[in-house]
Amino acid sequence: MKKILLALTLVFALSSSAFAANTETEPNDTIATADTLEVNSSISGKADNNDVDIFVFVANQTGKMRTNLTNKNQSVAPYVVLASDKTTSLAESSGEAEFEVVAGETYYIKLISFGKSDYTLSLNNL
Ligand SMILES: [Ca+2]
Ligand SMILES: [Ca+2]
Repeated sequence: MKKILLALTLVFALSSSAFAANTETEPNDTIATADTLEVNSSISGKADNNDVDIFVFVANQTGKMRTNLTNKNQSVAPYVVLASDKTTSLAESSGEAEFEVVAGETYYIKLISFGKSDYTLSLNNL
């Protein structure tokens, strides 16, 4: 009986953390409050005029990575800026962007919009 209870608890913990990891958590408008984005995963969120969404990730290998912004409102076209710090832009795009990373380094993805839009942002190794 004890084993069954433990198994049920584990399943619940796994499913609730997987759900949380796939949706942005406001506030995330600054580097200090950035949402963590796992490599080779995607996250969904909502953008707006006065809303900036910042995601942080650590490169798992040296080489090329790609971000892709989908499910967005085409008329407001949110775009992403990839940065290795607060000022250096590595790539900017309202769709797909490819950029070089170094294993173990921290990077930021800043999403900016000029209107309301749902979006899905994916991050993958190439
Ligand atoms: Ca948001
Ligand atoms: Ca935000």
